Amino acid sequence: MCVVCGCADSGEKIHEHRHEPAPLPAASAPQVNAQTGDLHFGSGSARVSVPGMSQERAIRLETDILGANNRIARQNRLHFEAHGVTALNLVSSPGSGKTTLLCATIHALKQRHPGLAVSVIEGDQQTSFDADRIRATGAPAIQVNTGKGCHLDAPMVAEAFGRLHSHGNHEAAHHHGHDHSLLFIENVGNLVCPAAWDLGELAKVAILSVTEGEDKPLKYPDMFAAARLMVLNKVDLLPHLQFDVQRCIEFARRVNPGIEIIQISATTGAGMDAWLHWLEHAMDGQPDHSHGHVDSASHGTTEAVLRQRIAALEAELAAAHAASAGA
Ligand SMILES: Nc1nc2c(ncn2[C@@H]2O[C@H](COP(=O)(O)OP(=O)(O)OP(=O)(O)O)[C@@H](O)[C@H]2O)c(=O)[nH]1
Ligand SMILES: [Zn+2]
Ligand SMILES: [Zn+2]
Ligand SMILES: [Zn+2]
Repeated sequence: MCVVCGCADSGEKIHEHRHEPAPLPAASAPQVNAQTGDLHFGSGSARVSVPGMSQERAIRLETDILGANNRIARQNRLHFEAHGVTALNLVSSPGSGKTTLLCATIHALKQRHPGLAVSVIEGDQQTSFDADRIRATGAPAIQVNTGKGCHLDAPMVAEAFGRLHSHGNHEAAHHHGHDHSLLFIENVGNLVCPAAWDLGELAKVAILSVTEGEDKPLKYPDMFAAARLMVLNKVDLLPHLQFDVQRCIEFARRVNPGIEIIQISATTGAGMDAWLHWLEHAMDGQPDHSHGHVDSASHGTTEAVLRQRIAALEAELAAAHAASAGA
């Protein structure tokens, strides 16, 4: 969560002129593993430790900030709908291949759906390199630099979308059922914070490249829990790596039993058909497709998946109740 990164400015100034280190509020004390001495600073009700801030304050701050963001995200969602825009939020660590995949996708869609409008909002802390790469394909793109910010938020996307699309007549803009377009939002490379921020997208797509290691879904669970699809990229490099694909898939499913998984190489084009097929479903408004031909091994039996999902949600609900009771 982002209050940690300083991207959530509380407006409160913490008194800095101290002569001794201030004791941490009790709620932020870590959980200590008695055997190993390992420390867990995210075991409190806020699931995060912020120096000088109580768990209750951290929860309230995050709720306020995300609440304000989510209001704009809802407006974005309605706005995308009014324009027949399918918006996807691509999230990953830096360098997983998001822009490479987008460039390859734009080229492939030109062949497959010549009339389809595709545009891109590119989030990075600095530079317009990625937007330049997208514009070189002929697709319109707007770069959004966040400076010190570690994620895109809904107002940034609203501003960029306002500049990408013409907004003459919303009524006429859509409702014919045939003027759909795709909007890719490439988030800032960061496997943590973008998970919490709704931009108004139809779905988050997590890109994981095989060079990052198969344990990432377990180490950064929020991102894989928030994503509807995991694209496992750079599979062309598998012969050179020790990366267990099945283990990675199992880890992703442990965090998010319903997640779909597509293996791809953005540079060789392997797996591209499955990805394009998923995008076509997304444009039909049904990114969760259960007919099993994207990656049949990935679907499992629907009932088992649903049971796991229900169990996970019940556990989450119980934890939330416990947290609010303790707050
Ligand atoms: N071998 C291989 N390399 C890839 C593949 N996809 C991307 N790359 C390489 O990975 C590097 C990073 O790719 P980018 O597309 O810039 O990654 P990104 O996720 O957009 O990076 P940021 O926006 O900086 O987070 C580049 O050197 C790409 O050529 C792939 O499928 N296979
Ligand atoms: Zn952050
Ligand atoms: Zn990029
Ligand atoms: Zn509009």
